Amino acid sequence: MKYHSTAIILLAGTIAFSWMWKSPEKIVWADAVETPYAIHGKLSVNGTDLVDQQGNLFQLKGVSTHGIAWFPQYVNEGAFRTLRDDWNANLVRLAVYTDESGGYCTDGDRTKLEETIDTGVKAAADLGMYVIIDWHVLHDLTPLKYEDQALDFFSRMSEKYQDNGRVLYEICNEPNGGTTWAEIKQYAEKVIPVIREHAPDAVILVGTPNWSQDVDQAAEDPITEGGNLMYDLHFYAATHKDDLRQKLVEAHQAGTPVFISEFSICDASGNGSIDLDSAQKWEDLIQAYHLSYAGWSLCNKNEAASLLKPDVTEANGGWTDKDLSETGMWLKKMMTD
Ligand code: IDC
Repeated sequence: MKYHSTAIILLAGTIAFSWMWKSPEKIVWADAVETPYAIHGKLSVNGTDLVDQQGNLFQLKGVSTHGIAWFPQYVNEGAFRTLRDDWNANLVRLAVYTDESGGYCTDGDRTKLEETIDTGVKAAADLGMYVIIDWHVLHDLTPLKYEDQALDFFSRMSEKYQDNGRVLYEICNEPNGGTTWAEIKQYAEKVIPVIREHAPDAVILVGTPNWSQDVDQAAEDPITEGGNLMYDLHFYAATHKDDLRQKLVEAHQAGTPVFISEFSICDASGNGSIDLDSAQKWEDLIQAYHLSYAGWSLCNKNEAASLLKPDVTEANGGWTDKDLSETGMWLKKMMTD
């Protein structure tokens, strides 16, 4: 009898051990501890606000990658961990350029781009961080140009990540070149239902005309179907000042949920000089309205918006303040203050 129970215990132990060994993600999943996602869970939109699963006001804050076709090396768990633990970030935005050389809809390697997205989503999930999959419309001017590809992309992404409550979908970064809000709406009203088939309540971000500045147009004529929608406002503090801040104020007062999914403190080229005075005014507004934001961009490219200094080649995190550019230091301070 004694031998029987010992054998049973040994057998049970062996089975449990081999299960743990084969499925480490089931037992060391970081959501089991106090990560942003473990605490706040699935997000939703309530009026102008992003709220957490308890219905409390919640602010996503973090960084955007540069184009993941060109800087895939920063999409890894070490980098994201440093952002979470040292910068107090709970968000990473994965920028998938659609046009341009290396873009998803031009000559880019789609398999590799989707693998990089997957690496980023998994790293964020392991760390209990939120992650935006950003369809980075820019030189294509209008999201209608690659609408078919967008429908296919978002259908597959939302199916793949349907059980992952940390994923937000940004369906067009910055329509420009005269693209109207009516055209963006037409596009959004096709893409949103496709995402909703698999992710009925994920937060979806919609770009606005004029490089995601004209939130006033979205405020006047919001998208009514789909729920949990927010509208992008992007700024570069040395270029965009009181006029754009006023648009934000008015859109907010009109009840429009605004998300700052990209910004920097230099000029709109991503380079040039930094305007600390304008940056401070933007920060004050962001904090006053509890807006969510992602700073452009996590890389060491030799331009003012890059968060790392050009000579810093480490891509797996562990950066100290001396590795950060002036923009990087500013953003880190904003997030940790
Ligand atoms: C810029 C990058 C730059 C890259 C360029 C490609 O910083 O290295 O060569 O894109 O076109 C945006 C865009 C964002 C831009 C950024 C700075 O969303 O893609 O990145 N910016 O110009 N909107 C306003 C500014």
